[in-house]
Amino acid sequence: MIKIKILINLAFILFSATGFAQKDAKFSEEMKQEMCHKVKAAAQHAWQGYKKYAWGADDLKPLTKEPKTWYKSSMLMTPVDAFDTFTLLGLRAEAGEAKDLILSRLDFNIDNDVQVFEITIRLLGGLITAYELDGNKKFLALATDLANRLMPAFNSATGMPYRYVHLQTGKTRDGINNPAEIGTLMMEFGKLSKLTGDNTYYNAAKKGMMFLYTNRSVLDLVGEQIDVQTGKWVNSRSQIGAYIDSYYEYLYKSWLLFGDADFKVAFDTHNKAIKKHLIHKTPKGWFLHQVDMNNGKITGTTYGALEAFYAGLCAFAGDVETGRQIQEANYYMWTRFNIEPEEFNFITDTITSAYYILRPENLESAFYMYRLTGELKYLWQGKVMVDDIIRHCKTDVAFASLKNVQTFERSNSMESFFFGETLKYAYLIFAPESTLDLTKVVMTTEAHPFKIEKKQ
Ligand code: DMJ
Repeated sequence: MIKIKILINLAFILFSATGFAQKDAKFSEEMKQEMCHKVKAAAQHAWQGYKKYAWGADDLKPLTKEPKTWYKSSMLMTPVDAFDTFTLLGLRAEAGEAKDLILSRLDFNIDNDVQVFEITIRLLGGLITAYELDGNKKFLALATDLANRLMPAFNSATGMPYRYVHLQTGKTRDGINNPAEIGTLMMEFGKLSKLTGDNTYYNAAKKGMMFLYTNRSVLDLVGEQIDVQTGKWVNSRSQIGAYIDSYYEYLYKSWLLFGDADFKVAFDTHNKAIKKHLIHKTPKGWFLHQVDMNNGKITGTTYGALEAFYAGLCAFAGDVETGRQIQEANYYMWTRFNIEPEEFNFITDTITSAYYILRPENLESAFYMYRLTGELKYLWQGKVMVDDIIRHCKTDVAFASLKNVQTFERSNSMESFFFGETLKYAYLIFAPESTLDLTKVVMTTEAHPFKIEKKQ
C-alpha cells in the first residue's frame, strides 16, 4: 500500500514538474470571473493612486507618490491611455472621471517639442478610440488638433517623419529615425482620415512607411536607424524588438483596418524574411536573434519583453504554429527570472537588462494565442503573469516598475501603457469574447481598439 502511495506521489511530482498538470487543467468559468475581478480591482487601485497624488499630470510616480509630467505641461497620458480600458472593463465611474478630465483640461497648445511616435500611439490613438467608443465629438476635435500639430514632422525629403516636432511652431528635429517610430503612425493618422474625410493624414503616414519598405535590404529586412533626409541606413542591425517591432505590426494591422493591399504585400514580404533570418529554435522555445540586414549574419542572441509581441502577431497573421513556439519562449523568459526582464541572452541564459517596466507584450501574445487556439495553457500563462504582477509590483497606492526582476527592487514609475495595454490584455484573456470582437476591431500597438473600416 505504502509503495503504491509513493509511486502515485512520484507520478504526480513528475506530472507537475513537466507542467502538464497545470497547463491542461480545467480553467472554470468561476476562475475566469475571478481573474477579471482581480484585474478590475488592480485598475481601480492604480487609478485611485493617480487621482490622489497625480490628478491632471501625465503619470503617477508610485513610490514617492508624486505627479510626473513629460513636457512643460501635462498632456494627460494616463487618463487618455486609460479611458478605453475602463470602458471595456465596465468601470463606468472611472471612465467618466477620465473623460471629464480629458474634455475639461486637455490642450495641445504647448511650447514644447514632443516625440511624434509616443504622442501618436498613446494620445492620438487613445482619443480616436475614445471618440469611436463614446461618440463625443470633442474627442475627435482634440485628435484632429493634435494630428495637425504633428503633421510638420512628415516634411522631410523622403516623407519619413522626424522624431520630434514642436507643437506650436512645427519645427522639427532628430532626423535619424527608426522603423518603429516611422511606421507606427499609420493606423492613427489613417483612421483620422477616415473619420474626418481628409486624406492628408493617411497619405503622409503611408508615404513615410512605404519609403521605408522600398528601402529594405536584399534580404527583405530593415535596420535600426535611417536618415529621413537622405534615406540612407545609419544602423544595419536587424531584429524584432525596440526600434523596429511595431513597424511590422502596423503593416499587418493597417491591412486589416483599411483593406489596403499595399500593406499586406509589404507585411508578407517582411514576415517571410523574419521567419527565415531571425528565428532561433531552442528546446526552450523559438526566440528571435539579431542579424545584419544586408547579409543575415547573426550579431546577437538577446531577447526580451518587447520582442514577445511577435508570437501574437505571427499567429494573428495566420501562422499559429510559429506563434505557439515563440510563446513557449516568451513564457520561459517570464518564469525563468520571476518576472520577465527587459532583455536576456537566451544562449547563455543570463540577464542583460534586469528591469521590468510593467510591459504588456507577453500578456498580449498569451491573449492572441488563447483567442486563436482556445488552449487552456494560455489562460494559465495569463494567470501566472497577472498574479506575479500583482504580487511583486503592487504598492500601497498603485503599481510600480521593477528595477531588478531578480531582487524585486522597485522603481518610481508607472507608465501609462500599464493602463492602456497591460491591464487591458490581462482582462481580455479571461473576459467573454464579446467584450472585444477581433472581427470588428483592430488593436493599435497601444491596445486602443479601432473599428475596422468597411470595404469600399
Ligand atoms: C508601448 O508603448 C507600445 O506597445 C509600443 O509599441 C512598445 N512599447 C510600449 C509597451 O511596452
